[in-house]
Amino acid sequence: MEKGLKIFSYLPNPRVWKAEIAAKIADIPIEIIGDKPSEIPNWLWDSMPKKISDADKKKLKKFERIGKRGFSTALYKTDDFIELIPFGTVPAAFSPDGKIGIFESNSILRAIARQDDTNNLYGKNSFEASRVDSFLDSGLVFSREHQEYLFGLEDMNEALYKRMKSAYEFFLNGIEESLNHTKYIGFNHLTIIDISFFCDFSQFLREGHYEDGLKEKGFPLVSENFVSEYPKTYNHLMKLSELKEFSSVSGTYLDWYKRKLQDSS
Ligand SMILES: N[C@@H](CCC(=O)N[C@@H](CS)C(=O)NCC(=O)O)C(=O)O
Repeated sequence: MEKGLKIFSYLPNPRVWKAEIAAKIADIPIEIIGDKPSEIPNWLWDSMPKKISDADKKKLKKFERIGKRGFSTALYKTDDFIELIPFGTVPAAFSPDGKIGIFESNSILRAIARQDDTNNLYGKNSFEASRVDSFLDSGLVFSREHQEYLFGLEDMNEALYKRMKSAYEFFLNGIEESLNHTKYIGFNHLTIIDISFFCDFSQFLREGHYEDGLKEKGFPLVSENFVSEYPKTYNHLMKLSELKEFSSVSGTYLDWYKRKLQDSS
């Protein structure tokens, strides 16, 4: 079977980094196709994605669908795209022959790890793989909560904030506890748990860009005391951010956060 994966998404997107980092570690070829979020309505969402003009859009009217999660404008998703990616989300990945659709960034990440025979990114046996899945499932619950929270940052309310705070505490307590026992999350070697955690948590930290607006409404940052309350998790995040396979993909995304911590210390 041919190795590799094609991924379509808006870019940059920490959810896409997951597969990118794993592909770097495992040396699996991946093709990433996409554009900045504001341009993604001008793309045909398909296993062969392409940029479309206003004239194309008139011809493609039958594929017009209003965004449901994160996008509120018209998006052009082909029937083939919806057959392969039934929830209609990006990142959307496709097997090299374009016949199999893979969605949910953690599953796209797993699709890379399953093609790796040397790095044990998905654990060393089926039980370890299931333990990896346990962490990835918990991570998805956290990231779904933070997705809604980030969508609501400009108009925060008590209920949304409380949900986020409780999801954050529950998730980070588990990660911190696990780091009391092992060098990486859940294991003594790097797995896709660390990759998924790094990407999702970096995205969640974007709440920091809205600190002033949140404060005005009486909400401190959920991650305000991250460093003192979850020191092992914080150190782990920083350690991962320095690995070349991570830093070469995430670029300067976390630099503002590191600067903010320096300024406040
Ligand atoms: N949990 C999913 C989240 C994917 C998701 O919700 N993507 C949104 C953009 S943030 C999307 O594609 N929305 C399409 C729409 O609005 O129709 C993952 O990790 O891949």
